[in-house]
Amino acid sequence: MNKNKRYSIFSLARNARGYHKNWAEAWRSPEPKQSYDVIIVGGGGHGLATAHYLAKEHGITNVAVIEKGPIGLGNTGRNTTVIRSNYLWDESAAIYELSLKLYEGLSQDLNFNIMLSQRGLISLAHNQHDLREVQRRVNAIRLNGIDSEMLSLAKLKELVPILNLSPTSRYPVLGASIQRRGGIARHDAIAWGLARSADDRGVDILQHTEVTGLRIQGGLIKGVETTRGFIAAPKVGVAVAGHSSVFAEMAGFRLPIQSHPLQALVSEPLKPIFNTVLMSSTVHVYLSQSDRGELVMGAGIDSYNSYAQRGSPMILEDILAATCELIPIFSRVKMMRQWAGIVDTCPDASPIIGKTPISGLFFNCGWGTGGFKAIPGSGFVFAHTLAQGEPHEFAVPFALDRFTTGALIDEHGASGVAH
Ligand code: FAD
Ligand code: PYC
Repeated sequence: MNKNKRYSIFSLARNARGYHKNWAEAWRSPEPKQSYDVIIVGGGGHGLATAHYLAKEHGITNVAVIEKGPIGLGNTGRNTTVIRSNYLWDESAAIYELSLKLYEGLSQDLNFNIMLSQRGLISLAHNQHDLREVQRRVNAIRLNGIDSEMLSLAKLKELVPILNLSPTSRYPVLGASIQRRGGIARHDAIAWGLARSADDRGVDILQHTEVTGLRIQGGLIKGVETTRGFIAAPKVGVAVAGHSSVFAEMAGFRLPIQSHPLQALVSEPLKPIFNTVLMSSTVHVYLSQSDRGELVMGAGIDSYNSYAQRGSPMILEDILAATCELIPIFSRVKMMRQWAGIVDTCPDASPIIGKTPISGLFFNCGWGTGGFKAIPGSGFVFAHTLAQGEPHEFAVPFALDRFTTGALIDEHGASGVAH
């Protein structure tokens, strides 16, 4: 046997301890250039998708993605991976459905398995008001050509036999809707696949490089100050989620954004028992079972502002109480770990995409508790916005000026996660 191909127990152990010496890197670790055509701040899904589409759709490859840590370890690697496009308003439907369609082809596009599992997303109704609201949303969603349907209790029982449908429970389930194309995907695979694709096309991914300031002269962006020195660019796109207000302050304006912890937790692995994504905004929990068998659970934000990636025990208690109420057999399952990310919430629960008061400086933020599903769509429209210097048509309604014109896009009800 070729000596180099022989994998001894010792080499496996060495690799398991993190040496990985002879493995090809999926993306380079280049030295920063002095200048780029476009700098993207933030190596989460949104920043990486923007770089991917800048290179792929617009041929703009002299691009740096600047990330203060390793890529994908912000909210992109901390979220519960729910993907869907069942939003109420036309403006949201356009961008979230674009995103879902891009997700449906993303494994092929990136040649990287993102493990998209379109197992259906069910939203429960627990009272007459819920039922009317769910029905109204199904109608609105279908009018936009997006799949959505009501589920009878019998159908619900068939799809989720372990769901508590007792009429005597505290908040009895009266009905539900389903988006069958909704589901989950593997979050870190999305960051890695996008990074590899952008890097292949020539984008520099600068990890462990913190942006500490924005250089602005005469109202124009000139570049960014970083822990590895000044890097020049005529266009800078900021996609830093929970740190968006910090960057707005650097640029001298304010954003209507609040940063909050959002928690999630996973259980010990179980055999496959639960093959859908379930959401209840009344008892307030959402849950799915990952391909590793863990139950993945979450609910609303912690109510206080914070930049620390941790939350308080009360939310966890609520999540678990709601889980046991909906699926009593889960009361015997042990929880394995818990974490939080910092989400950037807007007053209307919709994102901000586009220009800022500084020429050449663009922001993509405010995705709050729901931006994982938006990664490819947001990257696609933000890449267009950066390439053209003008917002993509789907980004126009999400401009910052809606907070002065009053043309808000209120998607609180669609989020399924209170904030
Ligand atoms: P991030 O992934 O946070 O990336 C921003 C990056 O900017 C970070 O990597 C950060 O290190 C970097 N950065 C910050 N400051 C600097 C600096 N000074 N210099 C350089 N880099 C900097 N959405 C859904 O659609 N479905 C869900 O099921 C879902 N569940 C969620 C569950 C939890 C617990 C959380 C926290 C979020 C959830 N979300 C969900 C929301 C979703 O995760 C986010 O909206 C999305 O990941 C945001 O992606 P991003 O690329 O904008 O941000
Ligand atoms: O936006 O669908 C969503 C979501 C689920 C969990 C957190 N956000």
